[in-house]
Amino acid sequence: MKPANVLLPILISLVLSACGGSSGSDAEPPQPSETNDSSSDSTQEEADSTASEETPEPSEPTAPPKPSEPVVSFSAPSLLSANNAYWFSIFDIDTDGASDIIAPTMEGDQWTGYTYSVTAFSNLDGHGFNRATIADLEYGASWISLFEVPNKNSIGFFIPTGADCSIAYYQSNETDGFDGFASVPSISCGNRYVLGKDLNNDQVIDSISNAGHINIASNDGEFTTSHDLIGLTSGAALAISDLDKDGAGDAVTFDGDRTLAVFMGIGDGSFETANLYLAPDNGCFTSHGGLVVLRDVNGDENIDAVAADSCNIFSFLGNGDGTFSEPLKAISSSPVWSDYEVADINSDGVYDLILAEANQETSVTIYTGKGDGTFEHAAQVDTGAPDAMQVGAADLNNDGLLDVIASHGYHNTIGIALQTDSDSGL
Ligand SMILES: [Ca+2]
Ligand SMILES: [Ca+2]
Ligand SMILES: [Ca+2]
Ligand SMILES: [Ca+2]
Repeated sequence: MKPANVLLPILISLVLSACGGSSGSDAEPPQPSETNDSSSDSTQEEADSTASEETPEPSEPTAPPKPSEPVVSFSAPSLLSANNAYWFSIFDIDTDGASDIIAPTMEGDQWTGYTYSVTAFSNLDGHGFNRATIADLEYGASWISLFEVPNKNSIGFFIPTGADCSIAYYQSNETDGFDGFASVPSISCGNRYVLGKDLNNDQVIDSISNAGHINIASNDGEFTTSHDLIGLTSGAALAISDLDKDGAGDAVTFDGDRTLAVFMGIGDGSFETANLYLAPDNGCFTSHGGLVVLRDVNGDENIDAVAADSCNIFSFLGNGDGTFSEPLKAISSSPVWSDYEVADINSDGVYDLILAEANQETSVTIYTGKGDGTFEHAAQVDTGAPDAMQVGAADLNNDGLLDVIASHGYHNTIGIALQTDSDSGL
């Protein structure tokens, strides 16, 4: 034991001098005394800590705001005629590899009455669109989202019917049309976002709505109300993604009261009681609901939530386990948005924000993502009309660049702005 005790200080000094030698530059002679090294290190640390103590609020140097230079550019808009088309879905409805635009439309007036239908604008590979009515609806639709029906070579969508608060399920038939396929019960009204997802992994599409009702479907098209979202206050908007990567979709709602509610999916169609996150009250004048989009905006492979109350957009960064950090203000301004999409519009690998504002002449704005959950103003996009209600992004002409689509329901048109390659000046 004693020899070891005697050897220990020598061993330590050998190790220390070896470390000192390896950290020094090769050209310099090794510093003989580790004592000098350590004292200079501690001096440096003291100097650092003294410096930070002397400046009580070492706020990061705020760079002066850069002038906003457009990093993306778009061609003059082309317009699709679509009566009262406020909402649309982008979906390859004819499975030819090109994205099509599908919108609920409304014809007529208050004297003759209204007829409601779903209109498809089939993309002719970037050379215009074919317009066709694909479904007749009993009631107007406030939203539409299409999905593939597993194992049936078919496409479906849900429409809240309005009258008895039930939800109609339409499925495509063999002749490119859609027929009413099933009626989905709903406990209360207020369904707007009705998503079709296979929630219990039996290869049959189930429905989940922002009113909090989950209807599990059997293979023969029978829907039963089997679960509710517990802890939902008022779900103004709903989105689903697998936040904790366990294979079960998780549901997120955000409402005009700035509450992000996170429901972790069990995998059998039911969800855990909500975890709630509150965004700060930044003083919206009015409340017109909320919106939530789930994307990985900071590139850490964890899904984040970009959520908005009436005049603020927040990024809640996800931790990958279903929890979220405190919200950041996603953009510095406080827009009166009507919709937004989060997509990588400038192809730099970072998600960007495409914002639609009502009551604006040129109403679509691109904010490029900075990779930390915040976005900065980059360009206005002319989609051919004011008052954009919904925006979307898809590569419509198959050139690798995302294009912008905006519905202008008050102006009976859907505007398309193709992105141009700003480098080549085309
Ligand atoms: Ca999950
Ligand atoms: Ca993330
Ligand atoms: Ca981007
Ligand atoms: Ca394109």
